[in-house]
Amino acid sequence: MSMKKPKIGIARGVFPEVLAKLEAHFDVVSNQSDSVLTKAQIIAMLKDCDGAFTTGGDRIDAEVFVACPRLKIVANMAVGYNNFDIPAFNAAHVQATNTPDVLTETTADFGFALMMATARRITESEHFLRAGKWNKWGFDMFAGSDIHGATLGILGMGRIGQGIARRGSHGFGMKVIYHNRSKLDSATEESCRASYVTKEKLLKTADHLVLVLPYSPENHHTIGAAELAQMKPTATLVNIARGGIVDDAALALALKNKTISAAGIDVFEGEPSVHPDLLTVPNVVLTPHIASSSVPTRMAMANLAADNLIDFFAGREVRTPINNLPQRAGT
Ligand code: 8YV
Repeated sequence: MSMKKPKIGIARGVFPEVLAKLEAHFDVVSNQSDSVLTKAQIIAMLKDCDGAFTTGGDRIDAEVFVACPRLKIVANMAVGYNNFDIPAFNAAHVQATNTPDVLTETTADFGFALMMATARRITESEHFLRAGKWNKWGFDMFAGSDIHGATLGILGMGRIGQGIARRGSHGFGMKVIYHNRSKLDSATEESCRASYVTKEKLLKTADHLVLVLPYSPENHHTIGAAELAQMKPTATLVNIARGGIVDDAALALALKNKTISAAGIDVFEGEPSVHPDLLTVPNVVLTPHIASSSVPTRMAMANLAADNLIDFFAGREVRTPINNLPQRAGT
């Protein structure tokens, strides 16, 4: 048996501790300049690699597998994997892994924080203060909407959606309703104190609507002009799911026209570009895709992606597979 270490490519910057751990196991090529690699640059990097460490922005598909025939595993440092063409992974017999669970609570915290910042107009009022415009108290100054006692609607009731539901019902006395591809079992509904409703009822009833569903082409523009028009004019919308689930142009118009009162958006169509109209409406809180970004959680995500690579090449089962393939390490 050859003692040669497997070779892996790391597409983006990563914690030095995690890089050192990977270097102990692998021959590593990495992009620690953290520039965003084009598809051609990713292919050039992975050409003779056995494995890869990617983040949500790196598209991995059949084109990559044809050009990089040694690839056996790609570990995504993200729970979402819409950057992976899974049928192409299966056809090329490449293992795909993601980083579920380790980011659930941190991302739910952020979803809740973004909802609160949106409802209570926190960033809008801070901009006002920083601009030196605060010269007197006002009876309705930045008056927003309440969280406690309000109806929280959740679209996409997976692990993160459930975390947001628990925060709302247990912590803030919110009435929680949700819509999901499938209704949860009653024990889970009970633990979240959440009730299943149709999408239409969700849109019409929620005071605060939070989107936490995975992106797929079928979910493209799940929230567009027609859906926004069904919401209450006092309602807020939060998107921590994926860009493309909301029609950003329609949202900007709805915010401008006060079809809904406010929005909090962490993910964008075509990010890191942001629709210019979203940048000019005041009633939206905008953050740069940071819902999972606490130091411990980003570290846990990076370590889990690294451990998937290490376990795979050691011939062990990967910890968090996306697809189920016969293990091919060492073949
Ligand atoms: C990542 C995310 O930060 O996990 C996900 O699906 O969206 C974020 O936690 C992003 O995808 C970068 O990998």
